[in-house]
Amino acid sequence: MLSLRYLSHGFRKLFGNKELVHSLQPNVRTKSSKTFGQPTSFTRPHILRPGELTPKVNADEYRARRDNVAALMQEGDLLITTSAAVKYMCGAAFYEYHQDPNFYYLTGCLEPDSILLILKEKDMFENYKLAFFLPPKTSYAEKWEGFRTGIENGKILFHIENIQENWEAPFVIEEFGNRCKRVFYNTQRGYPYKDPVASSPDVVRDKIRELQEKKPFRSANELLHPLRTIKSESEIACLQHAANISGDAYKEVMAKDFYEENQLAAELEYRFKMGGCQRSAYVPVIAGGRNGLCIHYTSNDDAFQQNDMVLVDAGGEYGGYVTDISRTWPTGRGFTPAQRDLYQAVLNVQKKCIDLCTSSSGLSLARIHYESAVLLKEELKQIGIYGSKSEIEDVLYPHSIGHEIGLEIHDCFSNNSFSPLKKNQIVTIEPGIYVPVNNRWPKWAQGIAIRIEDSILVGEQEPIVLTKDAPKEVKEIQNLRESAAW
Ligand SMILES: [Mn+2]
Repeated sequence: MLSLRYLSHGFRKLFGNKELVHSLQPNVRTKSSKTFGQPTSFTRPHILRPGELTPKVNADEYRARRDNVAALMQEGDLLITTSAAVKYMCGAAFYEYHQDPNFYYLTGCLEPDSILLILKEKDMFENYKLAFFLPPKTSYAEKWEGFRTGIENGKILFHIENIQENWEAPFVIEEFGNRCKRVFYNTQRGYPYKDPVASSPDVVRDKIRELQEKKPFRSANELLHPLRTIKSESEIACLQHAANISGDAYKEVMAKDFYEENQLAAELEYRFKMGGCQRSAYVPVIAGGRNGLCIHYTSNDDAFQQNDMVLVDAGGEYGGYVTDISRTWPTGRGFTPAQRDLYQAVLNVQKKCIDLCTSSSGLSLARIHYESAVLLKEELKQIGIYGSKSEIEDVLYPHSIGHEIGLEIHDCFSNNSFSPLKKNQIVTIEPGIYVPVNNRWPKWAQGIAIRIEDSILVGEQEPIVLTKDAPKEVKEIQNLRESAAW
């Protein structure tokens, strides 16, 4: 169906009359002429509703998160979190910016070069002292680089009173640093652990290095992962939304034929974004045939062969929250008997493991992984593949059953995988099988790679499959493939 958006675009081309176009659109809200360094409900009302600082999350929720992290801190603790660094492809060409998850979780701020400090001082009337720093809002920056939120707009947007320009941050870090006993610092994962400060914004890097010489440093993850692991209602809504959009995209691409892995990758990304996701949550795996034997195959540049299967591991990101889905389906008009038998075996294991994702089961992800290997061994025996426990875990199914998801694809990775699952955690369940081309294994199974992965909301008694819209039953996939079209 032709949407109103395209209709109005057509009118604009025809008449060039903005007022006419607006009068034709029933939902147009008046936009503020103020500028901000990120989408706001004032300037981008098609993205955010009044009160929302980021999609589905209000400024008040961000304030509550800061209160909660301060409550976990001891007297004399200083928490330093900073924006992610802008990363460069080459020369002046930068990669699409992505905010640091811990900083985003506490602020909802999407600008680089921003800093949040929280100092816990017992002898103060307030529970904690907070200082927030944003890049200066200058006409030069706004002309050349993009809009900036700045101090005055920042107070309205973030509901934070103490905001200063970021060049003042070194002085406040010095002052808070002298008063603190230990520092919790937000090292960005992906930077060499040897140099945890390397990823700090230029404006504060030297000062943080100085402080590192004087005070004990610990990871901010120690404070933030225990909070981030339990998702709020609005976070669950974001994760569900990302899952719905991504699940629909899978349904669409399963009903289509592709010549090349890259084309399938492009169509998925297109559907994630057109559905409302900001981006792909990670570089997807689009692995035709034996390419799937490589667990994290991401070159995605091969051509599909007749009667192979394609293993796809891809998901979209919405409001910072990601979804993680893997599906495997035939590139031809349906499963061969060998493909179907192996697929059904993995699917049976996956469904049984999903059923274990409840807080009442008292099971941990590590324990569910153990169960998955036992279940897979049994399923494979039924179809004539006999492997020892170590062959299953080291050769056929060498990765773990899953991980948490949230603001990161491997969310809260510092959590202990042996602790029992808790209500409102979100985990993936993703058993797989990767049969080497090796005569140790039956000829009919060699070279087949399958992974089936859903994003699961842990309930007390019942798990909720967020990614249920992505087809996974044999019959469903068979039907989509039989009716597939170019
Ligand atoms: Mn995964």
